[in-house]
Amino acid sequence: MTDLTTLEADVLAQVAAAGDLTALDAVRVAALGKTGSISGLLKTLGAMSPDERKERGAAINLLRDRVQTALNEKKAALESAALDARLASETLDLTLPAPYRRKGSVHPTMQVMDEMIAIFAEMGFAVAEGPDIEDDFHNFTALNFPPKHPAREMHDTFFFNQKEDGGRMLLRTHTSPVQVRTMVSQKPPIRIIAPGRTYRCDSDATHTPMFHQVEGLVIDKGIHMGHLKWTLETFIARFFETDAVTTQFRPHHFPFTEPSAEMDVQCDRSGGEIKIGQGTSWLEILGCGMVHPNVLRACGIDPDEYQGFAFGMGVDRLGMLKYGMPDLRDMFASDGRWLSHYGFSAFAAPNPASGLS
Ligand code: 2U9
Repeated sequence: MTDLTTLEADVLAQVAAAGDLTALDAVRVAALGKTGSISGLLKTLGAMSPDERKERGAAINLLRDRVQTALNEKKAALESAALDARLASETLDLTLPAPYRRKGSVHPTMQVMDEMIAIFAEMGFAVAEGPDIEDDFHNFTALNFPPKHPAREMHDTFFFNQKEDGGRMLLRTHTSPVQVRTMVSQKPPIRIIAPGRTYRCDSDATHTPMFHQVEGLVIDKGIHMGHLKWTLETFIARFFETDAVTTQFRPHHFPFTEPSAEMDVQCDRSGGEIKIGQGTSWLEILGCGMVHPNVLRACGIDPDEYQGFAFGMGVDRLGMLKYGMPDLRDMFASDGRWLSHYGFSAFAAPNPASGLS
């Protein structure tokens, strides 16, 4: 076995001496590659007697495992040293002024969010906020999601590790928990919008893992679908800056509203860009419905006394439609060219008096 001991000492010394990842890989190939020294030893096993093979095979395999472990550890150490060196050399002086040629601008999502808040504020809605990290009760259970609903699954929701009490926190999948918190802590009448970031495991041209929503909630005595329809049509007309909006409601299903609907607006898609208020096409804009009695009860409100309507819309998606941006993923790529093209002046904050955009 002394040949194995010598070989191991030799290879381990080479691993220790490797100064960078290229040198380390050369050591790996020379020992464990197809024609490497340890691979060569394994090939000699075939010609041995069963007893000899059993003993020698086990020894060579152990040697190979120890060499592989040493290689892995050295690789991790070299990578970490390389990262440390990079971090030490790539410093950024945050006290320096920004380069004058890159003019700052307001991100389209924030512009659209401000536009929406301005319109709803004028209609008498207050802005409510809540945490991005939520618990199961506020994100799902209070909203009438059944225990096995697909939205609760790992592939749709970003969960944190399980806590000692067995519960798991999560990144809110919608801003609805803000309305739950508002209903639990305030007495009706309630008239709020909840703008903010939301998170779902999804990424393609129309979905990003983080996106923005504005949801709305009205709770009072005698609230019905007519109030919902007027509120949303008035909002859409102001948002798209047109007098004529024709809408249609398609029946839909959400656990938290009953009845539920998606609202489309009439539009013209013939000229390449979408024009609202004319044409023969329909564009899906938002989801809405009457708050489900189970949700009212879960939040401590008596459904026989109070009713409510709710709605939700994707801010980034509305921005794409209003300002003609083709791919949602570009919105969060932090590309300066895209931002200077689509960005807004910080001095043109939207308000209903001076116009929105
Ligand atoms: C409570 C009760 C009811 C909020 C609602 C929708 C319909 C909806 C989607 C639009 C596009 C999310 O960004 S999106 O994918 N939302 O369609 N949201 S009703 O209903 C609530 C919320 C809270 C307590």
